[in-house]
Amino acid sequence: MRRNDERERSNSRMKHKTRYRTIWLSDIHLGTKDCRVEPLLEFLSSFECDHLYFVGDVIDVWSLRRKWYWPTSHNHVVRKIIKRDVKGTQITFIPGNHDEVFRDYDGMTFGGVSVHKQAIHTCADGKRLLVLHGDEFDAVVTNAKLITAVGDWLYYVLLWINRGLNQVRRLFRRPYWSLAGYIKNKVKSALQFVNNYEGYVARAAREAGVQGVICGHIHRPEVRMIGDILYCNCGDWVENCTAIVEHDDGRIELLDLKHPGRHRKPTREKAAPQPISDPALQPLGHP
Ligand SMILES: [Mn+2]
Repeated sequence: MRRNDERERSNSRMKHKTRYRTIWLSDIHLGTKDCRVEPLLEFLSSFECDHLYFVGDVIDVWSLRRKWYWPTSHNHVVRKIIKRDVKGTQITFIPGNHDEVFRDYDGMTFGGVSVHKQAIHTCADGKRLLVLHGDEFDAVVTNAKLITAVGDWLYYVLLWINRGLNQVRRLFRRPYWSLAGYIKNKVKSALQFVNNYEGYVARAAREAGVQGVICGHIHRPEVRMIGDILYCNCGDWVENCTAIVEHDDGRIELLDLKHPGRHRKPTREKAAPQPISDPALQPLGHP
C-alpha cells in the first residue's frame, strides 16, 4: 500500500521536472549503509539542469576498502548520473577525501563525467564561484592530521549508533533524526571548528578573486554571506539530504530533500552575520 503511494508520487514528479541551471551535490557516501539512497534516487529523477557538479565524497572508497557494501540501489545512482550526460547535462566530479583516488584523473573524462580537483563556475548573473570539496582546510583548521583521523573514526561510530537509533524510531513511526547532527550543533568545539572552517573556505574564495564558493565535506548545509563572499555548503546525503541549486537568473538556493514529495526550501541567499570567533579570521570582513 505504502509502496504504491510512493510510486504514484514519483510518477507524478516525473511528469513535470523542475528545471535548474546548475545543481551541486556532495558527500553522498555511496558504498556505505549510511547513504540515504532512496530520497537521492527520487531527487535525481526530479530535475533537469545544464550543469551538474558532484563536490566530493560521492563514493566512499575508504569504507569500501574496509568492508565491501554495494547494493543494486547504489548502482542505480551511478547509472542515473551517467544517463544525464546523454540528455545534454555537463557533469563535473570534484573528488573529495573519501574518493581521493580519483584526484589522479584530474582533467580526464569518463562516461561523460569530467574530473577536476577544483573548478570555477560562472553563474547566469556573472558571479563566479570556486567549487571544491574542502578537506584541504582540515589541516589548517585543526592543525593536526591526527585529530582529523580520530574525528573521522568517531563520526563513523556516531553514524553507526545513529542507524540503530533510527531503526528503533522507525518502529515507532518517528521521523528520521540525526544524532551526529545534534551533537555537532551542541558541542562548542565542533561549532568552533565549523566556524573556522567556513571562514577559511571563504578566505580561499576571496584569494582566488571570485565572489563565492561551493564546498562540502563538513556535512553542514549552508548558504550565507561571509563578509563579501557567498559561502555555500552542499551538505550531504547521510544526515541532511540537501543540494545547492542555481536558478536561471543566477540565484543560489539550498534545497532540503529529506522528505521526498515535500520540497522544503529553507534558505535563500541571506546575509546572516554569524560572527567568526577566531581573531585570525577577522580580516575577512575588511579586505
Ligand atoms: Mn569529505
